[in-house]
Amino acid sequence: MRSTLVTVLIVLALVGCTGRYKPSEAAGAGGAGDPAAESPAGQTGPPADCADATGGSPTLTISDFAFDPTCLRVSAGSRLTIRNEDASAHSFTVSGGAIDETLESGSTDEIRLDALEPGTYPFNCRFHPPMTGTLVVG
Ligand SMILES: [Cu+2]
Repeated sequence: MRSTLVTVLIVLALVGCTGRYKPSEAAGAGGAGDPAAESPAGQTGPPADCADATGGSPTLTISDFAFDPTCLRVSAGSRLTIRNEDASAHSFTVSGGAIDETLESGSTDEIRLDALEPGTYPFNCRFHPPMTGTLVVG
C-alpha cells in the first residue's frame, strides 16, 4: 500500500518535469481549474510586472505555445484582440468559464470583456494547460 503511493508520487514528479507541451495528453484534461488553487492564499494580486493596456487597445499574441504578454491589465468593458500566430489552434479560457474562445491557427479574434467585473483572472489554453497568463480588469 505504502509502496504504491510512493510509486504514484514518483510518476507524478516525472510527469511534472517532462510533461510540458504535450497536446495529446492535454486534450483530455478539460475544464478550467479552480481559481483558488492557482493562487496561494494571501497572494491574490496580479504580478508586479503586468503589461498595462488600460490606456489603449489591449492585444494578446499567442506564439510558440505561449501568451505574450503573460499578464495584461485592461480597462473594464474593453475589447481584447488576440492573435494566434501558431500553426496550432489555441484557446483563451478564463478560469471559471466566463470566457472560452477558440482561436484557429493564424486567426485573430476580438473578445468583449463586458462580462468580467474588475478583478484578477487567471487564464489558460484549454488544449495546452501549461499555457497560462493573468488578465487584470479595472
Ligand atoms: Cu494552446
